[in-house]
Amino acid sequence: MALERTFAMIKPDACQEGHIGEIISILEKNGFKIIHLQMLKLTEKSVRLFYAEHVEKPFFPSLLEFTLSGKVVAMVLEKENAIEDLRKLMGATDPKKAAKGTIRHTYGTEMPANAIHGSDSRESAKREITIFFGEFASIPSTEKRNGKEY
Ligand code: IDP
Ligand code: MG
Repeated sequence: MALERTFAMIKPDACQEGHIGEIISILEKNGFKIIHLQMLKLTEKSVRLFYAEHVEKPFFPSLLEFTLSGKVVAMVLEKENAIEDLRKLMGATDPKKAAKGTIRHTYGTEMPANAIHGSDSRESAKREITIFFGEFASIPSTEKRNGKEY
């Protein structure tokens, strides 16, 4: 299986509660390499762009307020099967329904406060990585060229 990149974001609840280090440690212990990392405070405009698919949903006002409530840690992560594996490690969207041992079960409280975001598909990963880190950041660090690995 080829290396893959995904986008992850430690959300304001986990940042404020002092869980950044623990969550990054879980990611690293599960084989994810941190390729890019930035701590920042989002703006309303950036939240609307990032969560474009949810802007019309009834929960969007609470998601917007929550996402603006503090700093986030945005990351590009790399490993084989990164997108699917991160979603599994995060657990279900609702922390109350997330399986024991998942990041959202351990650090999330009540929606929208579920500690971490992870891209849900290749298309989303590319879009989200490009928003935060630019288009080149979504390309895995090794590639095959004329049958040779670079
Ligand atoms: P995901 O983060 O597991 O991909 P999405 O359905 O894409 O879940 O929703 C994006 C984020 O919006 C969730 O992570 C959560 O923070 C918030 N959210 C989703 N559904 C609800 C809801 O019913 N009430 C409040 N917040 C919600
Ligand atoms: Mg989603």
